[in-house]
Amino acid sequence: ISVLEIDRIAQNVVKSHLETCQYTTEELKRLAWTLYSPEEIRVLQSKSCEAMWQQCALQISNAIQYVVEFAKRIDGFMELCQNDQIILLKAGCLEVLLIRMARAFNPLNNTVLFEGKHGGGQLFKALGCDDLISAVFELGRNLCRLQLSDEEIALFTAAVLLSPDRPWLTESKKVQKLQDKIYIALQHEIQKKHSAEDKLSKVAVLGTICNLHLDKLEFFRLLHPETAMNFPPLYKEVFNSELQYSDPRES
Ligand code: 4D8
Repeated sequence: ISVLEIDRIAQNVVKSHLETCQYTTEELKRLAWTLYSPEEIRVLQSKSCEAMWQQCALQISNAIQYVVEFAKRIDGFMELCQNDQIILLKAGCLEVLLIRMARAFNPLNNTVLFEGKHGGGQLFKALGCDDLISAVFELGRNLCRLQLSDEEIALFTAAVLLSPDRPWLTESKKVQKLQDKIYIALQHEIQKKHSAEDKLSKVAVLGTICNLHLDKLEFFRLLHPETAMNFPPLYKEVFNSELQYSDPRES
């Protein structure tokens, strides 16, 4: 594999990321200190658990649509069989979302961008998922400490998306080849700054958080089946535990 090809891959992935990340780094910098007022926080906190879940599910599915668009623009992704495209998106989109969160996280005051303003973990109190929220915020802090550039986030999320070890892939060799090239491009990019192992070790915790989210959802669905039924279609398609054929690219 030539330096030229690595460069072409990096360029495609970075371009796809920048075109699909909804906020520019400049916009996010400006928003980093746009905080919820104590009054607004109180209002969010006093929402019902169902209403807050609904609101979060909506935000997540909105963000997932951008991740789906990102995947589609990565060279080679659309050439995978449809089955594998769906498997990779279903398995990887929340992980990508959580890495993308680094851009929308302010480590100086421990806040995340949610519906246009920054708020701390207490914003999500009504969800009743304190352990999930503190894990997500800890990840936010850890990711921010790495000071990932947009180039690194682009390649990192592409590599996570193109994980050849997702269950039920039919052409995992093809996925492996794509991921290998992206990892080479990522290492190339990282060499300019930090050590590679440091950054890549953060991947392990992603799986834990995603499983915690699924556990919470399953529990919530038992308590409030009507609310869960009315979650956005994309959210349901991606996270439904029922075995079914659905295609998150079409929502
Ligand atoms: O670019 O799309 O605007 C988090 C959600 C980020 C969850 C979103 C969220 C993001 C996880 C809402 C609820 C991360 C950005 C905004 C919405 C990812 C928490 C905060 C996107 C990056 C920041 C900024 C609650 C966007 C973790 C968990 C949800 C449950 C349903 C239990």
